[in-house]
Amino acid sequence: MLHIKTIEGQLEAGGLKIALVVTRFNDFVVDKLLDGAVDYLVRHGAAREDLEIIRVPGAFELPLVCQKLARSGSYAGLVALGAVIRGATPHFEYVCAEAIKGLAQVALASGVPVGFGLLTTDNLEQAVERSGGKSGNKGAEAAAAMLESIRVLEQL
Ligand code: INI
Repeated sequence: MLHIKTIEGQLEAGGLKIALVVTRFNDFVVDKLLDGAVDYLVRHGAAREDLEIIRVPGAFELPLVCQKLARSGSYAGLVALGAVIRGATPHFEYVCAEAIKGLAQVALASGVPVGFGLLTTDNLEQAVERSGGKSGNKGAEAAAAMLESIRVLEQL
């Protein structure tokens, strides 16, 4: 807006060390999220040697592992990638809630941006749509949000 100081993050990933924390659960979908996130970061200037992939069993494990990575001080940002599909589990709500709450806590407590790339869908079809299908790639979107957050925080 005219005459109002505005702070915006540039989508430039050069020089940033980034950890991508990725579930093995539903890997046929999650690997597509990973492809989208890596592709986005590299196309925005990240060096492949500055990216690290850490595999965890499932969505429930994402917060604890992200917490250790965030506390290490070694990463400018993290991208958490996974998929919880309702049809596959009676405890869908619990797994989603703990993962979402935990990842938010990690970001707030550490000050390290965590891109939220955890799909929570009713069925497999919706998960496929969001991992490179007609609804885009939520892994790339999570990487973009993390990158923008890093660059905004640098200016505050
Ligand atoms: N983990 C997922 O990442 N996605 C799922 O859909 C899922 N389901 O369906 O249960 C899931 N469960 C495993 C959970 O995240 C833990 O890995 C497991 O309970 C061991 O702690």
